[in-house]
Amino acid sequence: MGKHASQMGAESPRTLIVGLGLTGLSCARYLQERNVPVVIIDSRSNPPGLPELQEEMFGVSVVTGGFDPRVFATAERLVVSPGVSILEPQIQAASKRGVEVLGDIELFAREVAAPVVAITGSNGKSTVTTLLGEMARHAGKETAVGGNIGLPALDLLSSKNELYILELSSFQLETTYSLKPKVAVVLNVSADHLDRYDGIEGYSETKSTLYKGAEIRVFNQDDSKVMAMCGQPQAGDLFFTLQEPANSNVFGVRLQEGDMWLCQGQQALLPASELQLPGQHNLANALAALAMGAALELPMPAMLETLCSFHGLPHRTQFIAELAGVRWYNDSKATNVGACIAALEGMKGSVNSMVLIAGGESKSADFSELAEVVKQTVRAVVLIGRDAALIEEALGDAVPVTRAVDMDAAVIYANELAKSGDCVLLSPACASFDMFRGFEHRGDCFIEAVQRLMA
Ligand code: UMA
Ligand code: ADP
Repeated sequence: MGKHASQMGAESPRTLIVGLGLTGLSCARYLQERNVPVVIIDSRSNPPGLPELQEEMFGVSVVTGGFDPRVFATAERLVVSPGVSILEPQIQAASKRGVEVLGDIELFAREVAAPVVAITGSNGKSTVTTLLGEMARHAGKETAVGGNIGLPALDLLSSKNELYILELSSFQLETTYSLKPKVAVVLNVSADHLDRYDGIEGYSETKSTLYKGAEIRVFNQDDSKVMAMCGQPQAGDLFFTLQEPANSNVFGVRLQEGDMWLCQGQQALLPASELQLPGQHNLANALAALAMGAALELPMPAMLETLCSFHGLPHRTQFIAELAGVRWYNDSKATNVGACIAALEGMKGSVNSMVLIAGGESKSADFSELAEVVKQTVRAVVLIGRDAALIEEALGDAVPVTRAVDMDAAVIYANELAKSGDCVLLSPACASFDMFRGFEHRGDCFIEAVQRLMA
């Protein structure tokens, strides 16, 4: 573990934690335990971490309701939460004064003693992070799983852990400099968070920093933006693809006597039909997890057993029910266009056609690519949410579009539009905060509406 607490406190710079959500709270906990004096600031008047902070810690000063420049002026170091942009004027000004700006993952990287697996990408992060975590635990390794998935990395630190598996967002990577992952993967890159980035290039560049300093790099051969991050090949690089794998460094699929098999190079590992996860996109997630597990030298039988029993996470192409030959799927976690496209393409092979329920807060996304896929895979679209008009305009006359005022109405319309052999897929391609507390709440409302339909 790191330095002795009193020693660290004595030499540590005056630290301002920016943001008091899950991350800010974990940073405050971590620094207080090491006797580092902290001040916390949050632009919200009632930040969500405040009650817990007051319960757990005594005498920490918290400034809320705005970013007061006087508070920033006294700081020698800023620990910035991922929900706050580093382009925030007070942070930029401090940085220009030479103040160190870092995030929770940087603090974690400086402290951690066991190997770290780092997983980023636009979509599939939580699924792959959880799946690999289950594989490692099934193989008998004391494994901590967290990061952007919802458990702050600093809260995981313990000398008992033999392995850390972290889901990392581009926001976290912006303030991380010295992480040296044992294994790193950027699963895929498609447009997201364009309200925080100038364009997909800046967003993609931030994701690519994950490979810097990584011991074993895993690449998605089917994603040109990820492959562009490869640069000079490195010994030990591994790959995954939904094509036939060329050699044993590649995990892919191959048709064998009429069945699709997951393979490592020439070696057949498991028939794809054994996977519980629906859709082609999840086949890619399974192959990514296998490649990373192989990099960690996890035993193959344990990994394959986990693949056969892992049902996936709620709200990710989650099967809900079948009614009159129509299968209903909740993919509420599809908060960007790329995720929705992957879900539509992933599911199309197993159904006649689909009714898509989409819409919400668009995060400045471009929906023209979605229109192309919708035309090929979908019977009808039902739109909800603030930016429904924007999506309707992009879809043009690709397929019939119906607008619904809420989730209940959307489910009723979808039920009328779907035919036996179809599926209804809630895959919004948007954030949920215009109508719901978050993607979980949106998915739960969908499930309840479907259950009412069945009653
Ligand atoms: N905020 C303010 N003022 C502040 C601080 C925050 O208005 O001073 C607002 C921002 O609009 C922000 C929200 O509060 O969107 C939450 O920000 P936060 O930094 O306090 O968030 P945490 O509670 O610390 O949660 C963060 C991640 N959230 C974000 O990156 C927005 C969580 O990922 C993550 O699980 C958690 O740290 C633990 O690591 C969530 C997420 O939506 C699931 N991530 C994005 C994604 O997956 O697309 C990146
Ligand atoms: P993340 O943590 O990156 O948001 P999740 O595993 O929670 O990823 O999946 C979110 C959504 O992304 C799913 O609901 C699905 O629509 C889509 N998705 C999952 N895996 C992939 C993949 N490999 N490629 C593209 N989209 C995917």
